[in-house]
Amino acid sequence: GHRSAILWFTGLSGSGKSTLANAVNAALFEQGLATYVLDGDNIRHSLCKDLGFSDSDREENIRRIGEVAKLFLDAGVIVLTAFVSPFRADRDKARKLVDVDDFIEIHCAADLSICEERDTKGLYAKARAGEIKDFTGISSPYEDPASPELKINTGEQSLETCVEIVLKTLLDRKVI
Ligand code: GGZ
Repeated sequence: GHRSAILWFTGLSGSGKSTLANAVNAALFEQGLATYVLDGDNIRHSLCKDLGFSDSDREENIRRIGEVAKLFLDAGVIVLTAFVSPFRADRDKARKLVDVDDFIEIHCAADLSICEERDTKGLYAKARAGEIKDFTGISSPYEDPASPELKINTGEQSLETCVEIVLKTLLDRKVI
């Protein structure tokens, strides 16, 4: 059968969350499923544009995203969220908003050294230079998920492989 679910991607900046979420989204869309990606582009620039990157602003960011994801779930959509979401307590609060089966936490577990080496946006260099404060992994913590439904080494596996792993989990959990 088909059912809605929240696919909650979490991981460091540059770990490939958005890339993976968008690739999974495209695969699901091809199967004719109703899907939507929430990411910095459509949330931090609109609903959350009043928020920065202090601990409390991140908490509020994730709280709002959790509530929005729940609305999509209620509407029957498979919603994919791609945010650093560094704090375990904040992710767990989002999880608790919905039924246990409906929340699939996907840890994009690329090593910090790989994310920093890639530094596609130059943000790690700026964070090291002190030009960006409270940067996750450098000057602000990332708390690894204790028991995510899925942990993928997005630093070492190909995008294609990562997509297959996610799709297999969705099949196993009877989402698709
Ligand atoms: C972490 C930051 C920061 C700081 C700007 N710390 O690689 P990106 O650019 O596209 O992903 C990062 C994004 C993180 O926003 P989120 O809404 O996902 O964060 S959270 O879940 O913690 O609320 C990065 C950029 O914004 N960015 N400053 N200080 N990432």
